[in-house]
Amino acid sequence: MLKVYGFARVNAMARGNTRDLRVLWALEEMGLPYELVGMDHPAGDLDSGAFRALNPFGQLPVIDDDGVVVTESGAILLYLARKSGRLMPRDPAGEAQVVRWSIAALTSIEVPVLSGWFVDVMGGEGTKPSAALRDWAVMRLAQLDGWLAEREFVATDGFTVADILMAHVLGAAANKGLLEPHANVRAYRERCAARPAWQRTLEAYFARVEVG
Ligand SMILES: N[C@@H](CCC(=O)N[C@@H](CS)C(=O)NCC(=O)O)C(=O)O
Repeated sequence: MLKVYGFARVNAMARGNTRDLRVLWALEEMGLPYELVGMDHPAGDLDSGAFRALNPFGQLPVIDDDGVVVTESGAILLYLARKSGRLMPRDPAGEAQVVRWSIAALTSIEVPVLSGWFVDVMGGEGTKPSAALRDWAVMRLAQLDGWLAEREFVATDGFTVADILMAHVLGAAANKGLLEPHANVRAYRERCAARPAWQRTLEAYFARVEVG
């Protein structure tokens, strides 16, 4: 039976807005059965070792589909859509549009919308927005560093598109000097960047693309 880890208790500000709602809504639309595992946020349920083994970022939602653990609301929805054949066309062109706009929602729209909120809530009076956002990135990179301690690649034993996305995003972090304290992240990024295909890609890019 599909298990959905969702909030059982959360602070008043978050209540009604949490991302487990995305999964619960999708399951409702798909008419799929599931078991809800309620998590008590103020009591520290998300900080337990058992939960962190499911999600190193200590966040909800998470699903466990008979041993297939998926975190990240976008990934969960795409997984469920693919598996059920619902809420996503089956042809590659239609699927591409769904993936495209899922990623747009979670990156192009969600990041700028929520960054301002995060600074207000976490930054505190008088804190420079850039300092609050930097602290946020530092926390996530430290958690990613732990995840990569005994892994060669981020998602599976082999290299996947997720490594391309992650390695490229980490390039931006490296440019800001954020990777210095994180040896596992740096080694991972170097591993990905050392791939001959990436080297060939970069080489062709620099040969082709001019400075404007
Ligand atoms: N990118 C993640 C973000 C997950 C996320 O931010 N979850 C929040 C609730 S909406 C959470 O678990 N917060 C608790 C915490 O960070 O301690 C996703 O889309 O699933």
